[in-house]
Amino acid sequence: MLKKALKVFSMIIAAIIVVLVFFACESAAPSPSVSAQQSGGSSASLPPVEIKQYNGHDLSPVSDMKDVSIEGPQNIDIAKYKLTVDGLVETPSDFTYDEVLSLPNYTKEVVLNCVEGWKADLLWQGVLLSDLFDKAKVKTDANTVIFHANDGYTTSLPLQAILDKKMIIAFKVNGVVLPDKDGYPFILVAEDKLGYKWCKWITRIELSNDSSYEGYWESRGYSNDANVTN
Ligand SMILES: Nc1nc2c(c(=O)[nH]1)N[C@H]1C(S)=C(S)[C@@H](COP(=O)(O)O)O[C@H]1N2
Ligand SMILES: [Mo]
Repeated sequence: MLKKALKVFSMIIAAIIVVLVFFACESAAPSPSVSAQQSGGSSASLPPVEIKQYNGHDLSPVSDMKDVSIEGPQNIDIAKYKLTVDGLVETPSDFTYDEVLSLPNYTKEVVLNCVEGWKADLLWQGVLLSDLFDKAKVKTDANTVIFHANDGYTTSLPLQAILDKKMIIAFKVNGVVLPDKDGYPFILVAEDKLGYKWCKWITRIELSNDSSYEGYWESRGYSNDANVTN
């Protein structure tokens, strides 16, 4: 009798252990991070984790980017968002966020230098402007690219500088989706150019032949070349 009760008891304990182990494994299984492709089925997103080192040295934290924008952080409704590429192109085009992200993407470490005296060494992930230009078929007389933003900000760069430097518009910084304050959905990674060329919250990329175009800060006295000199 006692033996039988002990047997039943130990079977119950064993069953409880099996159930506990099962749930422990379930919760320990890696869930896809926010950047992972959805592979069907349910998935939970983990809080974003910043990449802190690259090529053996420290990156700046994303929080080192001081928001110095003219109207403060923008909050873009991605369901309604369109990135327009127009002006001197054969095929003026609107891209959704997902259409832009479906282009080949590239990672680059580039330092952002603001004229106010701070800088941040960050890892950017984005798409090549030249891939967007190829889709819209840039006309041969275009020599300038004007970036327009959701807050009314504009800035421009020579088309050739963008092509030579293989510039990207980034949707991630240090491995995390670009925060609202830093330009979500896209910031221009204006390599070797001062911070005011790094257009955030880009809504429109206009191909132009106006090489003397002056954007928001440029028309208020800042150099149109904006080369970083250090
Ligand atoms: N749309 C928009 N982009 C902008 C600005 C702005 O006011 N509006 N400020 C520029 C300046 S002066 C700098 S230094 C960088 C700062 O970027 P951060 O806020 O991500 O650090 O954004 C640039 N891009
Ligand atoms: Mo700046």
